[in-house]
Amino acid sequence: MITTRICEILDIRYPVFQGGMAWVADAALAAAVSNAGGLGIIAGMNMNGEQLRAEICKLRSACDKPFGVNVMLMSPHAEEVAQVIIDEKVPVVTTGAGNPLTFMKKWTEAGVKVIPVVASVALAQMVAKRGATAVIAEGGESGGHIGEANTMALVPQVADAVNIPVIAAGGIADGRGYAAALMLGAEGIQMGTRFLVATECNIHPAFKAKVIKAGDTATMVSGRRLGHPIRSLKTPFSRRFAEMEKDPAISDEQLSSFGTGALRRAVTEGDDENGVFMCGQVAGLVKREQSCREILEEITAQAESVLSGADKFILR
Ligand code: TUI
Repeated sequence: MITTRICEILDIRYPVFQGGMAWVADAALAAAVSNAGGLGIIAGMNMNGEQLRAEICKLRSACDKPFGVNVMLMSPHAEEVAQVIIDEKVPVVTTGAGNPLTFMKKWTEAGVKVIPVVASVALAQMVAKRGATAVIAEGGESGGHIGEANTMALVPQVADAVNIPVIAAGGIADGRGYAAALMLGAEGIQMGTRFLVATECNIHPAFKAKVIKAGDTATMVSGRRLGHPIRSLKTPFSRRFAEMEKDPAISDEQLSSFGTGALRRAVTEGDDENGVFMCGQVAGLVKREQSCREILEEITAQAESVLSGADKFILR
């Protein structure tokens, strides 16, 4: 059994979060993870306030365990979604793709535990000072929108800089990554890509098949020109996007409108000519569809096994 401060603070069995993946992380996936003892997280990104309220209601009808909602701070609905989180007394909020300070006071005063995704030491320190319960230090191995630093470098630096628990994210899909994250000073992990292929994850079967087939070099980063680099599977669409990005004859507006709706098309239609399949570098480690419970049990057993065996490296 692996347990850390975050298990006690959030009242969860495993210190394992499921990433709040836009268009992917719905009530069914979050309920399955929370029911299995992790922290399930609903993505607030692709919803307005009313849609989020309905999703929270659906989760509560399937699960009475703690759960979270992710607020993607670049979303046009961020303000509305932030208020629904308070009205619905959501236990935990995670934030991504920006600085959550504008919302932190009202969330913490309402008793919501705030756990921002940070891509730098500076933001980790800032949110810790403003009452964050923990931080998720997410490295550039992750799928979707990424920062500059990678997990191996970022996690120990954030762990040294704050006293609140650090959750490691980016590049973790099995018990070895889980154990390594704990050794870097993290007190929990967040996984996205591994949960993409969970039985309870309702993405298009072609998306799951692509993740399962993917190898170590299957992902690429595009979108730097628009100020939000995105890691996704190499597909005809993502290669075309990257080419357009290099072409000075194409305006930022044209590029941006080419990308609009592409994540939804990947998730709901599995269409690799027109969709962007956001996915982490660990896709090559993800080999089969399993239930969320099996995933949590398997990574825990593997982490315990490698941690117990670590003594073999020490000459006494
Ligand atoms: O947010 C994510 N991953 C995402 S969001 C997303 S939806 C999207 N769609 C189109 C374009 C852009 C996004 C897909 N994947 N992960 C959390 C994350 N947050 N990664 C990096 C950051 C981050 C970066 C900079 C957090 C804070 C930050 O600080 C900025 C500041 O102002 O200090």
